[in-house]
Amino acid sequence: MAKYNHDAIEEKWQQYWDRNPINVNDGKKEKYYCLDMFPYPSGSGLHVGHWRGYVISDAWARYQLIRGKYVIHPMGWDAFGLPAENYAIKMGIHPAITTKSNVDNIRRQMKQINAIYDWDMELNTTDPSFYKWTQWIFVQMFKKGLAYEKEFPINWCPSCKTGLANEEVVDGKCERCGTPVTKKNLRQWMLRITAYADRLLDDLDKLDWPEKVKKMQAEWIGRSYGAEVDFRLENSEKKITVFTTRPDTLYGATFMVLAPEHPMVKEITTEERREAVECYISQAANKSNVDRMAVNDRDKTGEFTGAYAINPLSGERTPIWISDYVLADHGTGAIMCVPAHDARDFAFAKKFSLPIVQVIAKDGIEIKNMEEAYTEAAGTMIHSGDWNGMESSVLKREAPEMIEKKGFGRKTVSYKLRDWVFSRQRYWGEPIPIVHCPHCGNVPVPEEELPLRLPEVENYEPTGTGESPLAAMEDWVNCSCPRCGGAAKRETNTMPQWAGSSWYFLRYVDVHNERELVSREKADRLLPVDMYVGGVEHAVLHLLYSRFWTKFLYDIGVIGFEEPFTKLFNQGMITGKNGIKMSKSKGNVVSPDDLVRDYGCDALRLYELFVGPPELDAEWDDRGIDGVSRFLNRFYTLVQDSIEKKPAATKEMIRLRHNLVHDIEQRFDAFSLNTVVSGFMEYNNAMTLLAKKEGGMDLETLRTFSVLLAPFAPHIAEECWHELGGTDSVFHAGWPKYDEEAMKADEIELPVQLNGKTKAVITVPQDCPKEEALRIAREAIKDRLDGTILKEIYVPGRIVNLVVGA
Ligand code: ANZ
Ligand code: ZN
Repeated sequence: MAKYNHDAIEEKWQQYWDRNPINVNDGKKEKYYCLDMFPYPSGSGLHVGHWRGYVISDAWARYQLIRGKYVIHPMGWDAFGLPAENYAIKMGIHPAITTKSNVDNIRRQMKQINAIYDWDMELNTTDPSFYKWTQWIFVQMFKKGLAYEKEFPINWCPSCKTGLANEEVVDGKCERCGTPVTKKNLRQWMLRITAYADRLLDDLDKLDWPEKVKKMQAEWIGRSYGAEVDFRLENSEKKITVFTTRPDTLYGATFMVLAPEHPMVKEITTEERREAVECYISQAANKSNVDRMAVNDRDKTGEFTGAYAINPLSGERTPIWISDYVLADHGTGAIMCVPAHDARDFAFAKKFSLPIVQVIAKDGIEIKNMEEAYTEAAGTMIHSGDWNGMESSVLKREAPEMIEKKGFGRKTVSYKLRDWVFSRQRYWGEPIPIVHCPHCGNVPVPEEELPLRLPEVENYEPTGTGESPLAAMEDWVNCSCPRCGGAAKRETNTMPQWAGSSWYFLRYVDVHNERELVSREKADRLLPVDMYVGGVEHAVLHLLYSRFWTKFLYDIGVIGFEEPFTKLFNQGMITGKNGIKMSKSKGNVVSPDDLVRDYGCDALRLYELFVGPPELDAEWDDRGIDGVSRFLNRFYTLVQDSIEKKPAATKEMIRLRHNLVHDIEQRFDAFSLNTVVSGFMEYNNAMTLLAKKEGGMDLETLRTFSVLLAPFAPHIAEECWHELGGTDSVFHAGWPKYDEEAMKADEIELPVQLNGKTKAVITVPQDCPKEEALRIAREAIKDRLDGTILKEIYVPGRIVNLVVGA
């Protein structure tokens, strides 16, 4: 009898599928778009952790295929960005060359997964035919006023010599290289994502996404309702406006703090305080926002300006300080400080011995010596003039309006979300298609001249002055103005790596279209993405940016939907031993190449899913693959064996078949892919036992098993399907149906008890009527009965209990 030879089988069916494509769009089938987050083509290639996500999405895609859908399952390359450029700087090799060889290597590795990727749809963000449209979208945003220039202090990585978005700064350090981030005043291109804040927040409700991810997005957008309150300066008509989310605490505002960068600071600072204040301002410039905002920092710093403002409600004099815990670009850059009810204000007041006035009494109790701020809006107002006795939570809601009526402020909505810093002072990115003309100002490159190609340079090194290496290319920089024809200069900043990934999913379905980003007809028919699979590290930025661009393209009529990803699945990470992240530097990277060679693609696919619940991290252990490999061998052998013996299907076999379909389908639909694999193993064991009893397993059940197995281990499934008599591909077999009735065992065993002790076991039909069950039970124990039956209890399907007395 033939033994399972994965090499021969996998080779054979790959060739078959090449000749007979299984996923064809006949225009009649319903579409299903299953997308992987596309990879950055790094030089180190794929490891078994990358495989996991791709196998998860491929199993899901193939499931939809068997269910009769046309599946869109593309792959591409997110290939602009710093690593290729840093490599170019080190080795002097053009990033386009390293990118190409990396892509070739990863594509080769990816083909070993044998996913049903449609390689005709392959795309690469560094291709001029692709980034033409990235630039086109930018131009449309510029025309709508959503892309604009602004000079302001940005996060600056002194080592990468480039500006960073807030989101690229982690714990005050550059996300890529770990260098502490500083501030630098630079002219930047910005995208007005804040104009979409409400829609980005409100539409989260429509999405079938993990709650955790939706919550992270909501927090990032951070909408809060509050008030702006005007504080008049003492002895002046001028006002300083503060932003607060807690206007209910206004009577407790005992001092004010301005951001060191606040424009009024210089003006209000008194002569005696000037030197100290100016010194402080220059120090603050070097700290990151994250450090500045830290709540628990006991060493709060600050300086008194010497000036006072008047609390508009209490009329009290409130000293005005500056401190770096107030950020210049949030709210109004000035706050009223309520030390009794805000932790940072409390720390500041303690440090500088400023007064603390409690205005909210929890359970009506006033605290003698406060040891920490009471930050909840729950309790009764005290020391608050005509607000005394009100409930703080009610007042919090109503105060903005009351303040507006009294004429010293207005209600506000504010967001944590900032506009998106969209320029980078680097080489390896999409050139921003703008011309600076001394007469016309900023003029977009005409659409018919796109793509604006990234020119070759001699030197990739960032200049360090805040200009991109493109600035040194005079031929390229000097141009004529598209509007007036006069001498003008090109923008030399490039786009961030996020640009291409913010819309690539729209392009796959019409990747060769030279006239449009995507034809409206194809967009309507094939988009949006039904299932998006990728790592949780993209839970905020990539997904938020993609949603923003999708909404914009909807607004200008390019597409007819507002949300790009209907369903989202975040797979967990595969780690090395002890949960350590796989990385080249730690030497714990497991490459799939050897495993595929030794065990075959099917075994590795199954093992990737078997290692644990797909949403959780899992530790890799090579040895585990033996178990799944043994299962494949046994299944294959069972099939060979049964084909020889061709036993008739028994009731038990049919029952097993329906239970099998039911269990696998339920687990699959719940995305519990690891238990699908263990289900295969359990049912295979059960089949093997039955086969021993009956001299083989019936072929219909084995065919069904092959179909269910196909999304996971496509080659062996196709092989067995054909050996069992299938003619067309197993992927055209249709997903098997189960019958609830057929799942039930038709005879069941019932224990019979006498006074609560089991004395016999009887076999009765599944839905045995009461009288019949009792009759059989009495019959079974008649020899052991010493007394009269007083009571008969029958719990259908469970038990018969006879109560006997003398
Ligand atoms: C008075 C107050 C009393 C506050 C209280 C809080 C608690 P979010 O939701 O983050 O916007 N704040 C306002 N502008 C700030 C800035 N530029 N830098 C640092 N902090 C700033 O938080 C709004 C609250 O953060 C505001 O409400 C303000 O402090 C502070 F018991 O005002 B609050
Ligand atoms: Zn001009």
